[in-house]
Amino acid sequence: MDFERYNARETEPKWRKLWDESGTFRTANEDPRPKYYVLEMFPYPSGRIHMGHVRNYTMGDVIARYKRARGFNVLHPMGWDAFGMPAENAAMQNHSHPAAWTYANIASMRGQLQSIGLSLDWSREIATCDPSYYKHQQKMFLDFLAAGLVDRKQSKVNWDPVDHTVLANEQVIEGRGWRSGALVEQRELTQWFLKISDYAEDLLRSLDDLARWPEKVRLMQANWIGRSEGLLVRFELLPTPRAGATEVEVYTTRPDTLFGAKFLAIAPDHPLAAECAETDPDLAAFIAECGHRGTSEAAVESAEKKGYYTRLKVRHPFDSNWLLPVYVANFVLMDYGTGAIFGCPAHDQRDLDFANAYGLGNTPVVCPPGVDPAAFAIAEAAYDGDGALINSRFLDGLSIEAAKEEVARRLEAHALGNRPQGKRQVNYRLRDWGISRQRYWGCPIPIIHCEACGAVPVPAGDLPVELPKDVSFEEPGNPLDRHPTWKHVACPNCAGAARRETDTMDTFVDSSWYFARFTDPWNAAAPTTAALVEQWLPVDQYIGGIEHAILHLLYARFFTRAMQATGHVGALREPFAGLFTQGMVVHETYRSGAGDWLYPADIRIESGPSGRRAFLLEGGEEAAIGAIEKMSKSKRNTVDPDEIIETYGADTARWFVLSDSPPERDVIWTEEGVQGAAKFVQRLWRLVGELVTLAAKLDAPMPADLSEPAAAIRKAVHGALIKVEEDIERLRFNRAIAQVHDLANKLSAAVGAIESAEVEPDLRYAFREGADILVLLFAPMMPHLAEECWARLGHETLISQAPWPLADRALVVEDTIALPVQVNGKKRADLVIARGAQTGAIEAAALALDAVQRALEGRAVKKIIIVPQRIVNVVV
Ligand code: ANZ
Ligand code: ZN
Repeated sequence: MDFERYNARETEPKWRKLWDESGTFRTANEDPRPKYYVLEMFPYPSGRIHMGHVRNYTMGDVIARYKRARGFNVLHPMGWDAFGMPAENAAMQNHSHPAAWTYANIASMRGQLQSIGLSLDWSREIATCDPSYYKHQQKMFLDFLAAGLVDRKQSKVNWDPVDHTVLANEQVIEGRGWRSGALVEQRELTQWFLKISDYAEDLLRSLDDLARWPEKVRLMQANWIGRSEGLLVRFELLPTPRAGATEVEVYTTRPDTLFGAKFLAIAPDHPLAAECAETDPDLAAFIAECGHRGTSEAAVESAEKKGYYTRLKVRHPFDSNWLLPVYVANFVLMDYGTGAIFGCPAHDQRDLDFANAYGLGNTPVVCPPGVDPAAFAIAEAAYDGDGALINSRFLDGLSIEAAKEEVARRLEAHALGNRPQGKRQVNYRLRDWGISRQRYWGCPIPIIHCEACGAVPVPAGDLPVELPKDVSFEEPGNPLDRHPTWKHVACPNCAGAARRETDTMDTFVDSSWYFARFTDPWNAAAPTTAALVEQWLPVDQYIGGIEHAILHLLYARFFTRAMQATGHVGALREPFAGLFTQGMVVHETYRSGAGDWLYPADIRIESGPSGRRAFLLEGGEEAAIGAIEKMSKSKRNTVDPDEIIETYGADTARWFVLSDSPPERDVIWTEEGVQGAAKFVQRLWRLVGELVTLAAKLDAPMPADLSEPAAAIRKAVHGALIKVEEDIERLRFNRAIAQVHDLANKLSAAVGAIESAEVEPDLRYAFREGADILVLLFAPMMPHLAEECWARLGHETLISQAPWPLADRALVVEDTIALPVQVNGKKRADLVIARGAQTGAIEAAALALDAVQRALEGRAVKKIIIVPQRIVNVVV
């Protein structure tokens, strides 16, 4: 027997080379077999892959290999989400060019991904920073523009007054620019928007059709779209010399609480606020102060509630003697609803915090069920639950729903000026998608600005608008803007002097259609070939991190609709039929006595009676073991995939990241765990070696009669096959792995039970079949080892191209038995029943069969004869 060790380091590259040279994973669009499209979210080329990538891409690879074996024409491509800020930051630091940095990273990461043994069709590789990709994106932008799906409007940006640059929300830290530390200002810039809000209702409703998406993600998207039904209410302003306006319109989803109103509040950038500020320098200062914070919603939410009393008052819609003060408040957003609210402190926490700060009091108007209205009071916590209306005149006693309806009905019927005072309205939180970025490393927006003609699309024949290569990052701001020549062009319309748009597109645009481009990346004339998009899409299984649950997936869903409207995707509506969000790879953290984070690679773990202790490899100093956390550079609790693959081989890494926990949960990376996986690789290799010596020849037929041990082996093998199939279909990779362990144990035991050198043909057959199936079962997870074992078993084809074995299900249901049932000697039915069933149970079950009842024709049963394990005869 051949007990030499399996050498992953030598074996793995050999098979990868063979796969590569023989084009094993190349996918032909013309292939007539049914399609299966499996896609993992493509990586940002940051420089190196991390264990999270290994886990994500291994999951996709298992599915791809399994589906290929099941006879599908599998599309499993890879590319690079290659535009973005880190490249510019690196360029600033290293005085290099973002393109050089990005392409170097792509080259090294491609090598890393290849070393994992992923069954990818590399001939379809795309990089979004490549003009051959973004050219088409520019074309689609122009198509969207022509179709009315693009808007140009003013929008706020975070402006760093020291660096003279626009900041992304993530670059605003506690109201200050991340590099300059300067107080951020909000500036209005004219920017490009994609009209995703046109599709708000469709994007929301269609979530119901995404049956193979996690419920959680659908919910997150629904919340993000944020549909609400409410009422627009116009409040009459008391005449004052301070303002020309005569009314303020608010949007409310709680018109039932109108009798609990204590104030009105308008956004700092509401026109009425500006009007008042003209004669009120303190208000002007307050408004300016509100501008010193990020534009992000989080920034708004977390800020302390502050307001400024304008000295304006409005009349309550149901009581002209009831006046409410009007505040400018920092928690009211201009771009939602009408930019103005009425505040009901008793039933809204923000309103309550505000009212408590400014001494405005509160009146509860909804009383919880079972609570005495007289005793119900609100102090620090607003009540937003269900109940009946109180303190609300004609609404008293109504439910919230009924009260909302009543208020809407009355205000719609009541006129203020010559219009109804109230109007029902559906609102969405979803805003149009601002795609303008004042950065270099992105897809240029293909527009030319002309004094005479306005914003003129770049003619399609002039695409791509390529980024200039000679740029410097020595100064802050957008290098496209500073470039001496790039932006100066002739107007395509009037040939007059004009200038290019210097903004580039948000990188989320790049990732909103790459999955469609993969279906025909060779098309130089158009972004897609619609027929091929229809052939391949939707993606059958999309896999990625939960962090993309909202933006990326929503943008991609919108983009698909916009591409449909402009003829780029045929009839496709939803891009991803199945979605899976995988858990993270986490690791213990270690700290030195001085408090510095330490790499796991520099640590030795000792397990003793007092538990696990960590020591520095060098010097032996004891290190503190800290919490298990997501692998991150900042805490140094990372393991380098390259090192793991170098030490143990890719198969071990693949096996381990899939093995210990369900794929949607985090997996804890431990040295012990990896070693366990590595040991199992050797075990499989030894077992296959033993099976080779016992197994029948490749094409030996199955003997007619099988002995008990041979039958038992077959049962175990087919049982495992059926379970692994189910587990992979349901993405329960950890359970599939447990099945392989189990089968390996059973086969080892069967091998161990062999006593004489003379092995009967039926056992030889069972070992042959068992060995082949065992290897086929772990092939999706450990493809290199599987190829080597497959060859060792005498196969001359690649296991990567071998069909999935056909399970013999009859072997597995052997706990039940089929008994023919006769009535007066004539067979009427088969009874499937537990093999060990008692006489009484068999009699009752036989009589209960429809066919038997029919044959009895109502006659009384005289007796029932049962020949055990053979036949049942009912005599009448
Ligand atoms: C009165 C009221 C009473 C409200 C109450 C809530 C609770 P959704 O569901 O997200 O649509 N609102 C409206 N426009 C706003 C803006 N521009 N900035 C900040 N807040 C705004 O939320 C609608 C509710 O959010 C509205 O209903 C309004 O406050 C507030 F017990 O009106 B409500
Ligand atoms: Zn012009």
